[in-house]
Amino acid sequence: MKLDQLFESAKNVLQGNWNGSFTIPSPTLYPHQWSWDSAFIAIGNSYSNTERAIKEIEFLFDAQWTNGMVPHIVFNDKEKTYFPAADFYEITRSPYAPKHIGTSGMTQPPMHAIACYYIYHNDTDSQKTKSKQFLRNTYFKLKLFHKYLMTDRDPEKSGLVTILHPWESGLDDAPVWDHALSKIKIEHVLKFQRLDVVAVDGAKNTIPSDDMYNKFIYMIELMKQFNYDEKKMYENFPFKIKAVIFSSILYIANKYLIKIAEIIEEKDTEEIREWITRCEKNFYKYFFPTGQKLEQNEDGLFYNYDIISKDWIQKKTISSLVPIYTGLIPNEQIPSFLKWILRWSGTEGKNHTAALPSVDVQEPYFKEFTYWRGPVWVNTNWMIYLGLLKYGQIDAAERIKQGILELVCNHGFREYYDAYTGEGLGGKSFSWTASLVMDMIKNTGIGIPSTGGRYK
Ligand code: 9WN
Repeated sequence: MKLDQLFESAKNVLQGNWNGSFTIPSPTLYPHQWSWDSAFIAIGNSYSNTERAIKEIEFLFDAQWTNGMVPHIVFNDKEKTYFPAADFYEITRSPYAPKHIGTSGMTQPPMHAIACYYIYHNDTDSQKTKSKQFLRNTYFKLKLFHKYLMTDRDPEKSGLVTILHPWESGLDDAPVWDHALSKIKIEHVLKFQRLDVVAVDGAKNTIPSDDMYNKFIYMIELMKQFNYDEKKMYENFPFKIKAVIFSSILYIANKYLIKIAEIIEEKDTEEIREWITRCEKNFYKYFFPTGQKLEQNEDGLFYNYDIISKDWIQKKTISSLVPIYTGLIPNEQIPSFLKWILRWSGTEGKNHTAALPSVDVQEPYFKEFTYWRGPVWVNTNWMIYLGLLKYGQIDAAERIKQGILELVCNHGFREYYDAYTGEGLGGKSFSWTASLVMDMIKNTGIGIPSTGGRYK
């Protein structure tokens, strides 16, 4: 398929998933608004429909909690095909929850400041009147969200974010959460019916296991018991992990927040710069197991850090590679990192394309079809693609891009893809897949994080 045709069909996916207020992630599985999906979606729409991209973000931030949290789901209460629904979350237990709309009680990675910059940058109106006003209206909401993450979710003042539920990572059933989840004992019988099984026509081996799903639901019950009180949850919650991808995205989003402040001539960015400095100071301390020598990097990968077991979660998943997107990796470490990326993209030739699976195919916990336990996802590949471009690794970046375009051309805009056969899995007409493909085709470089940082 020609690139301009592919761009048009991607645009049509976003058009088809627009419901007048926001863009649903997929018509087959996800009928509500998801937080980081909407940011990825606004990036695609910034190339073709500035107005809609603006509405997408405005609708989401209209549901922001007053403590700054941006909920991971904003519910369309007419839709009944997804569980858990708004009533299950009982957000009225929290004094900070919105009164006018149903939301979940947890958050997701802060891609939004990055998307807002795209909207401004791609606004074809030479005066950028609408997009500049949009930035003025949204800047303080974005800052309030980042402040929530840098306070309630980082009492250590490390500049890095703690998640309290695997759904907050966006990589729900990734093997990195297994050990921490195994420590959680479900104390009472859960009464609910899973609806995602129906949506994937019963293909249970492509979605999180029942055991894991029960833990997901039980942990929401626990959050409710704490009335979503962040302080009490931070002191007592049975799952607390400093998350690599979440923290990497916030580091970059803070940099884009500074860019936005410059555009709207907002002078006071001291606090944001402080968050950036903290992250630069602690990123390796928390995510790069001590004892690893840069040059001898038998491993040289990044790992999530479990605050409860005070240990790194040394499972080889895509989380270990996404930090290249931050620009915090010293140049001398890039060659060994590239070795991992080449190995990951299957130089053994078993992988269907050079796109990166969500788990190292050589690991025993790699699962060919199962959700974040092996299949290829476009958003994580897109972040690594931008990171490689940032380090001037054009060939490696191009390999991943061609791998993604090949999957989409041959298997459609799917939620994830079988790493070996390329078969499309999960949601159909998946919005962020379409959106990020539009950005890769346009190849504008807007998403390449700016330089500066500890090693640059
Ligand atoms: C739970 C919507 C979301 C994405 C997540 C993806 C999946 C939800 C689910 O779908 O999670 O939030 O029901 O499994 O893991 O990244 O935002 O596309």
